[in-house]
Amino acid sequence: MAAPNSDAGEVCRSDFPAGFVFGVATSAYQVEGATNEDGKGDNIWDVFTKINGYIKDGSNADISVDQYHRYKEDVELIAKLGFEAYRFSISWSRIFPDGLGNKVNEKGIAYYNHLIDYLLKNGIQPYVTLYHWDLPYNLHVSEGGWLSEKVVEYFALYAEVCFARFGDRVKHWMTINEPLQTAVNGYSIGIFAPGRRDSPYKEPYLAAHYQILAHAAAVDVYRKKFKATQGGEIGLVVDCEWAEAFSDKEQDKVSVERRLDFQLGWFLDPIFYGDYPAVMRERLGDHLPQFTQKDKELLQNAIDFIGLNHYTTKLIAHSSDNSESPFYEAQEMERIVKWQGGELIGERAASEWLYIVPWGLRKVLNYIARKYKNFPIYVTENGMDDEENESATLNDFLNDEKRVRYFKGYLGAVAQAIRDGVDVRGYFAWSLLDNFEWAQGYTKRFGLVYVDYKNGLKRYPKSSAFWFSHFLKDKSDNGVGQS
Ligand code: PNW
Repeated sequence: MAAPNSDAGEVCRSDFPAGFVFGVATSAYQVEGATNEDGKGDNIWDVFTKINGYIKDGSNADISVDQYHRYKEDVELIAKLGFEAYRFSISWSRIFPDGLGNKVNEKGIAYYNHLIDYLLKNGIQPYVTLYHWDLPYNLHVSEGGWLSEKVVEYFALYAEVCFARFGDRVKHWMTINEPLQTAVNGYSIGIFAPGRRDSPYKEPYLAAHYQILAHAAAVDVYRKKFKATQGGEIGLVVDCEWAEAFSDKEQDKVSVERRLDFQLGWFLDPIFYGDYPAVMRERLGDHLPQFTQKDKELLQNAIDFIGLNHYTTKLIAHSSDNSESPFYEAQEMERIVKWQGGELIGERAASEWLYIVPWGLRKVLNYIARKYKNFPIYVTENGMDDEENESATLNDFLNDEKRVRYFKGYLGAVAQAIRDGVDVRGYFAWSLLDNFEWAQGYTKRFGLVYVDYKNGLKRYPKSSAFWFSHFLKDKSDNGVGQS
């Protein structure tokens, strides 16, 4: 099978409809630093990073790129580059240090108030994620974290405080970032906090279950208490690699469907259709929790938009002996990066999982539109990384032509999906800055802006940042935003 034609021509701003929003994204633990300041409690990553062997370069995010103290500089940078929106996350343990919702930490509230106010002052809309993987550590150890149904209530309590204190200015909320990665990497493979792997057939499905219910509980609070007065919208952020059939064989095509159900259907089907995909029930049996009638009522249509994080595409073939992990075993498929002829599916970025395949984004957007009622979608993350390299010069990093090609290709794919009729409302590049890349520490650089970790964390926009800036400011034949 040949690679689908990906030639989109040169993408420009006028390929996107009026009101389409362009932003950059980060998450609290990855950029803030100040992990021990102003009353913040520990979260599971604060603890996990200190355990030997989990983080590739032995690092942590105690300082990271110090956005906590440099948010003004970063906001000014976003504005200067011409982005209209900033997707960031709130650190739960800054608001409730022990996660239990006993006492609001006012200093944590103050930080996000300052950040939000400064964004708005600079003409940038805040798009706020409530949970990007940094569960309060105490909630994990004392209550069982994502494995306990109590977490649903604690999350709703935390969400309520955020809506009450920030919702006069925040109109776009995202509850949980990539519940799939938390479930699989945190509770099955164990490479992400909290590093659990002893019950890989059971725990990931429990952790997913309570994340889904926590999402629904937060949406319920928003709709009942805040939506009428604040008028915002609230979504869930899922991640999905596109799955392309390795061959025309029926078995491979069926394994593609299964793969997509195990990534997207797992989280979206309960909300749109009231239960997990049938194929998951069939393969996981009792390991997959049941939704009660009350859960189902709460879940029904508990979403205003779908946030999609998308980076790459894999070829999928049927395989009954995938021993990679129990999670993949249940899916009876393997992920392949070369076509049958031996050609790579796309150029590789630094991360071993990240191949550059722009047409995959067009396909996944079309798939979501078809399967989920042509619901509004925001691409909430998309980007690629370079390998940290001590012998490379600053200029080597700043001339990131590969990243420019990546963005041109993927933005072209979004524009095509919009022409196909998909309701895409916005696009966020990952990431504003090089930052703490989870288990990879600082060995991978995803930023549009380079951060010099050795010299005062100075920021240097890369070519891709300038490319974006040019792209965003070019409204020549757009009609949008012209005076
Ligand atoms: C995202 N995959 O996670 C996260 O939301 C970010 O915090 C992170 O920095 C970024 O991707 C880059 O890794 C993903 O393998 C990581 O398909 C890996 C995958 C998907 C999402």
